[in-house]
Amino acid sequence: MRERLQALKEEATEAIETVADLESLRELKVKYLGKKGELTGILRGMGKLSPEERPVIGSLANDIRGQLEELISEREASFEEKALSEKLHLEKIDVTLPGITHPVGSVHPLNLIIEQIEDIFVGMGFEVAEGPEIETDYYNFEALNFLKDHPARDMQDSFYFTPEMLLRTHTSPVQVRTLEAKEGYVPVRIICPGKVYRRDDDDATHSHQFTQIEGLVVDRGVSMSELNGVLLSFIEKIFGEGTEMRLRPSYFPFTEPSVEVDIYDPERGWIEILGAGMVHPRVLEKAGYNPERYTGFAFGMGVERIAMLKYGIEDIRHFYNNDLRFLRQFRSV
Ligand code: 2NL
Repeated sequence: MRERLQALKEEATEAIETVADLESLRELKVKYLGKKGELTGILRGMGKLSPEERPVIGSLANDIRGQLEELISEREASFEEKALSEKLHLEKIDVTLPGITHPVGSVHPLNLIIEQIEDIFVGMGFEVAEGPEIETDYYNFEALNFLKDHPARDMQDSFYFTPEMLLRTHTSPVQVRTLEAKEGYVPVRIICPGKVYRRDDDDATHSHQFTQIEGLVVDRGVSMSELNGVLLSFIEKIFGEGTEMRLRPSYFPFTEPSVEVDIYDPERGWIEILGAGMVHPRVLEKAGYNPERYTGFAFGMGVERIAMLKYGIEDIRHFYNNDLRFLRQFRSV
């Protein structure tokens, strides 16, 4: 019995010392020291021992149990310590690492100007209207009193999908659509911002795609002097109080009379910034408004041009290249 206990001790000690992980260690504990374990098994046979031998073997077995238990808890502690230090290592946080920054964008200068212009006109009672960029010949030209052989209608000057469908060359078709939708009711006071397309070679001052804002007022008794007042208010708000404005006679198929509007810049003199005029009676009539009863004025401006003058931008292509060095300059505007 003594030899069996000694052999068990040696076998168990060897196994416990070389065990690879905590789980296997716990299995060994059950195997050697558990209720159905080997040590218990040996002790069950003690009944066959003489009364003199019994306490000696009993005490030896208890010593062995104690030693094995101690060895097991040492190993347990060392596995736990190892596991903890691995966990700590894995969860290590380097608080000196640079943080992850989430870059904050800024409003595009064109949208910035569109918002400013919209705010100014909304302050004067206008509503903002939008419409499709792909238009029919009717809304883009015919309803606006362009003659069949007008050069803008040429395939060379506009982007056509079919002879009837094209990319709009101005936002006027949105205004015609708004007039039609209002079915002869007044007042009409709208501005229409949006992208427009013309077949141009791109350079510092031309782009085949640009942004336009047009305005339209139709009511009883709308006059040229109201146009003058609305445009002067707008110009003073966007370019500063006291900015001088002048009107020059011009021509558009859809207005009569038509004017070109200039502002005075101390460094460059008179600069053209928009076109305007009294809505042509034929345009009112086609859209369902009796030109004997109602009159209207309209105007149109290139947003890029306004932004270029306001911020001193010398090349229209800056608006489309998305160079962050350009765009970031408008962060605080
Ligand atoms: C320019 C000139 C203009 C209009 C646009 C318009 C619209 C309707 C009726 C009459 Cl529905 N006119 N729009 C009027 C005058 C000038 O734009 O130089 N744009 C960049």
